[in-house]
This record gives sequence, C-alpha cells and structure tokens, in this order.
Amino acid sequence: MPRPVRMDQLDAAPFTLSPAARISVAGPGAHDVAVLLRAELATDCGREPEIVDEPPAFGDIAIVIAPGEGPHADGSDSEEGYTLEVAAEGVRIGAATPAGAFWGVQTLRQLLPAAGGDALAIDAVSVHDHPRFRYRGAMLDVARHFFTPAEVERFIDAIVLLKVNHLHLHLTDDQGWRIQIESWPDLTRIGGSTGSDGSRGGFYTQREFRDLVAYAAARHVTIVPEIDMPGHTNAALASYPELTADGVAPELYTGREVGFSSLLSRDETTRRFVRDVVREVAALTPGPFLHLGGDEALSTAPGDFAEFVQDAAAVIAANGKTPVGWHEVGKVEGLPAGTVGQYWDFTTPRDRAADLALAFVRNGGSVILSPSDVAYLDIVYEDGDPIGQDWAGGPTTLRDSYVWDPARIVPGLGDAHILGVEAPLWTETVPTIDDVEEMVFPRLAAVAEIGWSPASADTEPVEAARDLEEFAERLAALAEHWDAAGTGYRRVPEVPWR
Ligand code: TNX
Repeated sequence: MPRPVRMDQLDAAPFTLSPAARISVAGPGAHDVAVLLRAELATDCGREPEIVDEPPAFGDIAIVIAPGEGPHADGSDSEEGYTLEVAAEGVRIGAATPAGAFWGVQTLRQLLPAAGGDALAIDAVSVHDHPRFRYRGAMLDVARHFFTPAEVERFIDAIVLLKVNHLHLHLTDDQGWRIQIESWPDLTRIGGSTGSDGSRGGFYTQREFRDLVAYAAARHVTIVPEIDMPGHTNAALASYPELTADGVAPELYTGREVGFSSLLSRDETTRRFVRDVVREVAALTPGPFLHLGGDEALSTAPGDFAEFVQDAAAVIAANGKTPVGWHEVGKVEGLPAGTVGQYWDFTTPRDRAADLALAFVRNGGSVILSPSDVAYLDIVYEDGDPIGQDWAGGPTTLRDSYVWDPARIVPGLGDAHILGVEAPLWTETVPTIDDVEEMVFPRLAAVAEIGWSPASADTEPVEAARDLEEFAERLAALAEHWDAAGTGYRRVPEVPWR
C-alpha cells in the first residue's frame, strides 16, 4: 500500500528473515536508509540486523544506491523509484536515490508478516515501483489543537509507511499561533496560550521546529509550513494590537467560526510583521515551499486581499521559497511565477474554483489537489460521529476517499500540471493524537494510493478505475502493521479487518 506499479510473484523459494540476517549496504546514503530499516524492523518484528558495508551473504537484505538502479529503465523519470527483489537467497532493494531506497524499505516492511513470530517469511517477488506524483501530502492543523513534537514525530512515522512525502503543518489560525517568532515574541506567549474549545495551547520553539524538520527530512518527508494570512489571524491580532485597525486587541478565540479576522493591507506595521515572520520561517525551512494560506478571507475587501497576497507572496519568493496558497489566491494577479495552488473545492468544482485552479498553471505553477468532499480527513465517516465536521458534502466514507482521480476534477488540469495530492486534517473537533489517527487512517491510505499508483487510464466512469474491494483486502493486511506499531485507525465497515 500504495499498490506498486508492477509486482510479479516469482516461481522461486520464499525468503526467510533469519536471526543471522544482516543489512548489506552499498552506495551513498545506503547506510542511513539501513539504520531506519533496522529501527523499523525492531518495532515491526523485534529484529535488529547488523549493518555491514560488504556484499550480501545468503539470506541478507541488500540496499544498493547507484545511478543505474531503480525503475529508470522502465522509462520513469521519478527520483523516488525503486526495485525490490525477494527470493530465498536474500532481499535486494535498488534505487538511484536514498528516498527511492527508503520507499523500497516501506514495501519490504509491508511484505513481512506483522507482529513477529518465528516464521518471518516472504514469497519470492519482484517489484518495480515509482510514484505518479512528486507531492503526496498530509496536513496536520496544529493551530486549532496543538500537538507536541513527539506526537508529530509519531505521525510522521505513520505516514511514511504509505510513502507520503510532504507534511503540511498549519501553524497559525484564529485559535492559536504555534511557531516561535523571535522578533514578535507575543505571538506565541499570548497567541499560543490556548486553542479550540479552550484547550491548553502550546507552540514549537525554533529549536524544536528545526529538530522536527530534521526528523522529517531523515525520513524523506518535506515539511511545508503554513502561516495563514490575511484571514485566520485572530491569534496574531490578539497578541499585537498594533496589527489591528483600531489599535485594540481582540479577545483570544476558541470557537469554530471562520472568516471573521483579517490583517491590514497598505499598513507599514503589518508589512514589517509579514517580512519578519516570513524571514524567520523561511530560515527554519530547508524545503522549497512556504504556504501563505489565503483561504476564507471573508472579512478582507477584494482589493485589500489582492494587495496583501501580492506583497506576502513576493516576500516569500524574495526569501528563496516557492509560495503556496489555497485556491482563492488564484484570484490575485501578478503572483511570482511558479506559485503553487492548493485546490479545496469539491470533486465537481463550484463557482469559480476550477478557473482559480487553472490560474496557477497560467502563471507557470502547478496545483495540489485536496478536494474537500473526498480528501478532508476532519469530515465525519458517518452521520452522528462525535468527532468531525460534516459540511463538505456529508460524511466521507472510505469509498469516497478512494474513488476519485486528481486528473478528472478541473477540466484542462491533467497530470502534467498537478504537483500532487494532499489530505488535510483540520482539528477544531480533534483534541488528541489518538483522535487524529482515527480520523486519518484508513482514509489517508486511499489518498496516498491515488497520489502514488498509476491510474487505470481513462476508464469511464471513474468507479471502474478503482477496485474498492481489492483495496480493502490490502488495507486489512496493512492494519496488522498498524496494530504492531500502535497506530490507531477507524474500523470502517468496507474493510474485512482480520
Ligand atoms: C475550511 S477549506 C477551512 C478550515 C476549516 C475547515 C473545516 C479551508 C482552506 N479552510 O479553516 O478548518 O474548513 O473543515
């Protein structure tokens, strides 16, 4: 999971992971991948193979990173592909990059029986695999409810099993400001002091955030930080009255409304604020993207919105980052070329949403698809669920999250202009990391597969291109790994859980 591009059962004896098996490494970065594999095997099945810098012996796991390795031979230009060969003689993972090898490791983990036992055997198999899209994302809203660095690390561990390679952190909103800004310390001192429903709040110091970015990067996950502007900013306004029109700080906000707050446009103090925040966040971010939000700015006049976003996007570009914005940002002319849009309207676009998405392409950029009626992880699974919202087209079942295709949403927006897919978890109603996991899994597996696995051509209707029953069988197998890792998930009725 996600389904590989090609997987052939071989007519050969199976591989058994013996207690004497070693991990043999060759090529730049292979040792680091091996260290991660060893740690994952320790959790998955209680084995900690020795890592050796020598050719594999019978029964070893080899990790080989070299330019000719991976599925380039299949005509893919992806940097993230890998091959995996399993037979009695041993396991061999080949890739051109450490990321490719790491995704091969995730496939190997899934092939091994979960929960250990003595007979750790895998049928002989050959896998050739690479992703459909470069960007496969999950979003965690740490602004409404705060999650600690350890909780976010646990979340990263869970998403990499699905080959998800971007974690978008929604760091600021009306209910909380979660990233330390040294030049504006009250953002976290005041704005970070609470959260949705009066929850206890919290924030990441710059040091904690750097460590989180490094933890993610070691696992080939890029952190995409979002500072949501000009709306969704009550926590900032409550921290600094000089950012408001009348100089009076609003109360901190713990409710669930959206669209009532706004930063000012054409205001010198606000400009300084945006420059300082973007500079500090960009400096913490080795990844290419900085997300400026831009959604639901319902109390910002259209002209003010355009001026604000033009300025913020230019500042992001001047700090060496590619701006990302929710699709409303597509209304704004004169964005830096290459600005990325994140589409959150439905799988059947309403109003101007399709045109706004295409505006990013006209400007030399690309689009991340997060259609809210299928990819929003905070939407209830069933009517009456105690946690979750239900605005985005009613409940989102596993079937809903699986049966759609990114290239069939906005007419004229095909694979070439789609950067990838992302499933966001908003947390107004999601207080704990256990609740987070129950909302995210198994639906993230569906979106991750849509982002990784090839589409079955243009089969009409889209239902014909996705076999829910076969997917559900694979999910039931995957869930044994979730059980072993202690990852929570919702036991949705479509899956024959074991
Ligand atoms: C919409 S769609 C939001 C968030 C809410 C979410 C709740 C979008 C970009 N923003 O502010 O948390 O709905 O489902």
